[in-house]
Amino acid sequence: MRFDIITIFPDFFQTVFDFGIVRRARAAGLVEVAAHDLRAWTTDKHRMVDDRPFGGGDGMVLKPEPLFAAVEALTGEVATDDAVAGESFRRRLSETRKRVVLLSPQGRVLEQSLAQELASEAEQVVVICGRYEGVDERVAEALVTDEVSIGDYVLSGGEPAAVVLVDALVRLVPGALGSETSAQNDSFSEGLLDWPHYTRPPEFRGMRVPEVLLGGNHAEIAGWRRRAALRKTRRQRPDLYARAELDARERNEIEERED
Ligand code: 6GU
Repeated sequence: MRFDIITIFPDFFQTVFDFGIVRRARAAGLVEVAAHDLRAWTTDKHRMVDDRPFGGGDGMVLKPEPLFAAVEALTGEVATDDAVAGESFRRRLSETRKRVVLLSPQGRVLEQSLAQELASEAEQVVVICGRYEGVDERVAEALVTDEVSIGDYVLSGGEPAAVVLVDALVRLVPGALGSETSAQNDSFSEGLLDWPHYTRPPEFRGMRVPEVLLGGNHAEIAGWRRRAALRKTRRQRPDLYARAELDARERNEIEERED
């Protein structure tokens, strides 16, 4: 899987992908990540990537020309310049397993299900880092397959979101994690939060590790973990808990306790 990140701050990405799972996946040749300076695709003397908004208002808007040139160069596909903006371009991208993601607060919120879709369907993900002030809308209309936000809060730009997106996708690439099953056990892959974890010592400052985890009864441990995950999800994320598929017995067991 290949990531091409288009940004006005390429230095931001200099070392951020050199750690942990992402570093290992790159070293193993499972993924490639490159950051590209949007300015490289400007043609004017001042290398302008943004301009004032039509209609007035604060802030600058990323211009379409360098973004179109960048995406065309990185995908090897030519975007349409006709009225059916982006239709045949997006079809050709789909046929060649490429996605063009625009990171912006106006996007669809990134969830594990979207990460799974992108990781399983895309061989190349071109990531456009938007600026908070805005990106010319013709980019979203004609160039982008997925407009994505990482949550309902404001970032100054898409760069931190690009790091989040790459990390979330890389760990879903087969072989990127130590054990093949780890990603399936991830928090959210079942729509629930993870269960609590403990390590040595069994007692620390008067706080004891739950007794069941110290014994070797694997069925009992699995049951405890399931219940603990459900209780934690109910308390921290009632929205997820409401969508969880529980049978009546399990629901009773969790909800009869008032914590
Ligand atoms: Cl992708 N970009 C910006 N600028 N702000 C955000 C975001 C993205 N996701 C959440 N907030």
